[in-house]
Amino acid sequence: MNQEYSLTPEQKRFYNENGYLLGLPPIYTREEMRKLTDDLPQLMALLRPGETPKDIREWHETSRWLFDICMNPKIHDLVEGILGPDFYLWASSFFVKEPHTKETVGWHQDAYYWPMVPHNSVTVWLAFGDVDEENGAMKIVPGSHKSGILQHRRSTVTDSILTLELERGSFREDTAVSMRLKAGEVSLHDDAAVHGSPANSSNRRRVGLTMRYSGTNVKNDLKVNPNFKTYLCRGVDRFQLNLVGVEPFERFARPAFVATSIEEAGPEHESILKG
Ligand SMILES: O=C(O)CCC(=O)C(=O)O
Repeated sequence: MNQEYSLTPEQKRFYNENGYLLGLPPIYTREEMRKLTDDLPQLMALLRPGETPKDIREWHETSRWLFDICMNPKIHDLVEGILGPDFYLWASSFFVKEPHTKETVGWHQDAYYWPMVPHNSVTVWLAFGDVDEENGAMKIVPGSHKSGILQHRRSTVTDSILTLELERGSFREDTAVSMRLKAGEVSLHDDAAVHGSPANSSNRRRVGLTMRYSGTNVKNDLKVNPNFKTYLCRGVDRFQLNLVGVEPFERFARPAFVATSIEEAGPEHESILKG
């Protein structure tokens, strides 16, 4: 355990109270982040015609480059401060917003979409470049993770890349905090925290990588998310509730299957996910 990345009691208290954490020491230096950003086109090159960066889901299962980012011990030190000693990685995806694009991420709670019990998951959002209000930084409503899971609705008039979102008025949007980050920094958020992000109105690209970690006591419903695989990051998996993934060896490779986005489909599409 690197003491610099070991959460203090005050940081843990803040996370428990607010459902997110900012102000953490950078995971990568600017120079390291520049190199990772230079590598990114090699991953993007594996997208098929008609696909977008949004379709890069769970490619840590086949790309060593991505796997190594998700398995960074500095990140695991932070996550251990939230989840305790036994946890696994199960998801990774890119959220890319090109300059002057209108796509948003509608207000939502991750746990609403995920067929996983109990709720004991944390997302690490890694900034590939500087992120602020102008280029569409993620916003989180402090304390919203304590209100339980709220009803999401299919949105009709929206630029959101998600198909289901929370109705305005069902949460305190006015108190939302922007996850402003410098390149190489991360934010952490709880799976029940209400969050979303506005459009990128700047001339700077916004690239974020989300990595999702859960305590080994969390079980995925394979009938809903059949591609679910775990990679133990720390400790021991005493529960053995889920399938275990195989470590990738190729630097850049994509899975043969196209992972179904639970975020896009949502629980009401269970039958589709079940095929
Ligand atoms: O990157 C964004 O704007 C949204 C990310 C998000 O919804 C998530 O990390 O769960």
